[in-house]
Amino acid sequence: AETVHLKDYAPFGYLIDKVELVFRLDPEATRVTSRIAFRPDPAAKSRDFFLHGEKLKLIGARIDGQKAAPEMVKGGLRCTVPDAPFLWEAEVEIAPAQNTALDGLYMSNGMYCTQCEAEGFRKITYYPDRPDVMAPFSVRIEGTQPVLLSNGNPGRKGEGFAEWHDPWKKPAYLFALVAGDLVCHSDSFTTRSGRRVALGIWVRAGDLEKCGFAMDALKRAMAWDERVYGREYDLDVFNIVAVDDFNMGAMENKGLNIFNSSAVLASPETATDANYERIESIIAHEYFHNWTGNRITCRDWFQLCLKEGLTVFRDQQFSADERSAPVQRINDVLALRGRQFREDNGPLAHPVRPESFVEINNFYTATVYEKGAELIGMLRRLVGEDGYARALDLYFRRHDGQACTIEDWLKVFEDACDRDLGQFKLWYAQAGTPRLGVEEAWDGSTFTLTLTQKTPPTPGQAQKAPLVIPVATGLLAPDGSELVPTRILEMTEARQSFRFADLPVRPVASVLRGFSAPVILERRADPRQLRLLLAHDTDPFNRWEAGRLLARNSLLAMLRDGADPDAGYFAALNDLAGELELDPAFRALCLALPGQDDIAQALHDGGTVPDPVAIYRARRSFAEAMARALQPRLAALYEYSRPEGPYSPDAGAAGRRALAGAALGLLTLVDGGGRARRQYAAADNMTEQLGALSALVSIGEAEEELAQFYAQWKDDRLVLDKWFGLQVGLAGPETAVATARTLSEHPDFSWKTPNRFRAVIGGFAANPAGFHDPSGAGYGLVADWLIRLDPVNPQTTARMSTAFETWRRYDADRRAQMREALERMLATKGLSRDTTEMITRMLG
Ligand code: BAL
Ligand code: ZN
Repeated sequence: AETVHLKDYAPFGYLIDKVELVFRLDPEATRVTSRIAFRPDPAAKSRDFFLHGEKLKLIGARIDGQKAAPEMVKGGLRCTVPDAPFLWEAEVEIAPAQNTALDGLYMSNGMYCTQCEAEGFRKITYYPDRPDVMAPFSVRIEGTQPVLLSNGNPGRKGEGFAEWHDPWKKPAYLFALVAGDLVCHSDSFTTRSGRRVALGIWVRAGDLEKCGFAMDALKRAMAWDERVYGREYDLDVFNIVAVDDFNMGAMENKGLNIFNSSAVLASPETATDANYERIESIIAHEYFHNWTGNRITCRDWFQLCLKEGLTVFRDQQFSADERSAPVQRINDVLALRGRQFREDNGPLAHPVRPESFVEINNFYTATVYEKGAELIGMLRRLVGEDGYARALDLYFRRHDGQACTIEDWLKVFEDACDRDLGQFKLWYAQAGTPRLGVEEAWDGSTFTLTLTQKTPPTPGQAQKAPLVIPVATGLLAPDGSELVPTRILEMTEARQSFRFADLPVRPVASVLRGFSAPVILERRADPRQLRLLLAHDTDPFNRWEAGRLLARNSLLAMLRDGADPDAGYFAALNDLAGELELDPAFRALCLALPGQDDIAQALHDGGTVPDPVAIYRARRSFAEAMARALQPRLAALYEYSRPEGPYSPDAGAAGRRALAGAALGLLTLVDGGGRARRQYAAADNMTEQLGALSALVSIGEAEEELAQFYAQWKDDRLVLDKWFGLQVGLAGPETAVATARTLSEHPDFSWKTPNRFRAVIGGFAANPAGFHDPSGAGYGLVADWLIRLDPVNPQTTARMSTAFETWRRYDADRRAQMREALERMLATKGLSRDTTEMITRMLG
């Protein structure tokens, strides 16, 4: 397969004034006719008229009404065209019912839908399928379905047809079409300039009652983008469609977002607080793309972080404003460390702006998205809130309607803030997670912090240059009062000292407050200082972080030296958990243990080979010790935190349930499961039902409840995903492989549906104690299923193959077994380009 390089970018030779598409829908033989008005681009050198096209049957093509004779080439066609404006017309036939890859035009439960990002439009018709070719689209859909939708504003509509016109020029990846028997949850939003926008969420009839929250989130997102970024919506309608078969969370097609139903549908009985939160953030994310992604798009796919990093940053800001900012920050960092650090410290490490790819779908990664968002956060910290606002205003003014690069993005900051960002740009080019070292010195009145930075080598990048790192730092006095409030130490060199003079006492430093840069802080932790920070830091992130470090260090000591769990930590945590004025959601986060993979990575970083089964056991005995040490506190939290009255998904109520749930999870480890069983029986919402069930599954005492749950929910696919996922995800080392095997033979394991496959196979692969079973059976099971899924759905297969990305961390036996599984997959005849690229890089 061919590698595409950023350095080879060249603009297309033609501009498009207008695209007209007609779809005659048929599951096996949909006809698509296109009329495209091209003209030579005076600014471009190339006159290579190459149109992408894959899996298309060309019926005929004409240029200015004359039959054309295109040359069919790999990946598309070429044609001789006039050196003047011309009309290209083509008719193709496609078979949506045969499209199991869910890329292009496909069918889900009898409904037609599309996914065109990144390169799916070329499976719909011949077209310059690249984001820098933008055009206004008019679409006519002919079909018997009651609902026919496309991008833009509605046009004429009649028996068996509907027309749509999108006045905003867009790249083909934002094209969308939906046709099906759908019902609409309608509402409206009036923009700040007084335009009324019709809002619609389109779902299957049985799901109509589950759209209210998504609609509410949409309206809040629209208002927020006006208020915070000055961005108004720009069409008469905004539609969202829920589909069950979808490779991603959702897609920001212009005026017609298509969503995985798991990211839209919610009711108190079927969705957890975490589901509500995810829906709110994805709805906002896709909506925010209307400006950051659609009005201003990417020049090429190497610039993916231009829209994704920024839009993730914006959705995180939104969630922080709508909910609790500290809790949001902690959750964002947990996700970053869990997925992006893992990626950045393994064979799949790549820069936020990659320089080459084989299959672009493999680069919708945590690095592009989550680290991309961290870079925006750092920029904002470096230039300040006002500078950031000026830069963004300039970005929208200067680049509206364009397809842009990271250079364009940084230039608006340089121009608006009068600052050279040459060194900052390295963050986009250099892969790997920097290690930040901290040395402290005290001379009786001056405290000196010496910071060092070092980024380990990553594939293809042996040498790393120093980065600009904003290190937010504050100083506490030994009595816990704040001596020096947060200031940004701007690090630009490999080693740099920062002085704090005229201090009355030797301070305790709170470094990297708010997690001000995506780095790994390497600092010898003095437990007394950490306990002080846990009790008193004014920065909530670092307060939480201090507790996390104490827990982690104690777990590492248990694993490395057979130490007992840290009783001092439990005492400090007990005090914090009882601080009534402290946000319950924050306290719930403080009660959570570091994840198994987190501990494996920490052991590996410290030069110890991790044993996932030992980690599982140590973590369990740590949790049991914690439950015993905090028992009275936990019992009180469980009793008194739960909100009264009917279920509401708001952040306050969710936080109280989270705290009660954390207490229940711990108490269940030592109380025989009585509380959880009672909660399960009484629960009137999914958060509490599933929380109780999880607690019981964790102690292996859930047989009856699992059967009851299945009987209650077997007809609700989203809830059934939870039933599957919970069992494979929480099973202990003795039962995990057998559980996964049994469930993968369950009649409801409809493995071609990505959500179900992710729940069962993905859920199991994310259970380290099962996946890393010493027999190698866990690796074998996942590899077998990936081999089976690959020809059906390469994108989902390739993504899930990352379960193996940490293979080099483990002992010789496990390494050999994982390598064997990877090689077996790679040797599969006809393995997709997607999965081949991923495995090749992992073995690399
Ligand atoms: N653009 C792909 C889905 C998303 O990031 O919103
Ligand atoms: Zn996005």
